[in-house]
Amino acid sequence: MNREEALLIVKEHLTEHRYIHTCGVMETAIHLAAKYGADLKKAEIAAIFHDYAKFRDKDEMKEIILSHHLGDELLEYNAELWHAPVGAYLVEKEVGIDDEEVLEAIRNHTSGKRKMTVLDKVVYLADYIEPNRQFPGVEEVREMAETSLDEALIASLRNTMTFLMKKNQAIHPDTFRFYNGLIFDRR
Ligand code: DGI
Ligand code: FE
Ligand code: FE
Ligand code: FE
Repeated sequence: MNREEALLIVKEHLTEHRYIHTCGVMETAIHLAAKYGADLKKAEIAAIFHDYAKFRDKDEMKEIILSHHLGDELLEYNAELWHAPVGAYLVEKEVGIDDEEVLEAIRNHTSGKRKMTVLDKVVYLADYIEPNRQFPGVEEVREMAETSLDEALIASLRNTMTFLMKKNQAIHPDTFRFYNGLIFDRR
């Protein structure tokens, strides 16, 4: 599937704002993939489809998570997390994408997990720093992304976890595992 076909498919499932975000993630993911050695084509496709399920009905997502065992504990946590594993499931089922590395990058793009591949990390970080994102601290992470993938991820996770804690929200254990793993792997 080429870029134009993929964008045409995903556009139907997104708002205008989310489509613009998706294009930003696509450009940024390709840039990071080239810089850090991930497959450019896989980064492009994973980025295009990463928010495919963002606007699905919550009950539909809940039903998919339960019936396909996408991680039942997920339902206890913020519903913001659900569109990532549900997206991976639906992109395979509805769009026919069967590349496990691409699906895995979509699956992990919100919570993260312990062992993230370079492709997973590239999509995760691109989602955070794409040019249309504006929140406190993002510029610093953008700059770090030019020199170290892992250091930029540590900074983005620090921001996200602090943001969630300030709102008295739970943090998914996979987010802690991702963060802890990056700290352990630091040389
Ligand atoms: O779908 P996007 O808005 O592009 O971005 P995303 O899929 O990375 O979702 C990020 C949102 O999820 C962000 O506002 C924080 C929220 N969130 C809620 N619980 C958690 C969480 N993010 C992480 N990493 N871990 C959580 O436990
Ligand atoms: Fe998302
Ligand atoms: Fe994200
Ligand atoms: Fe996104």
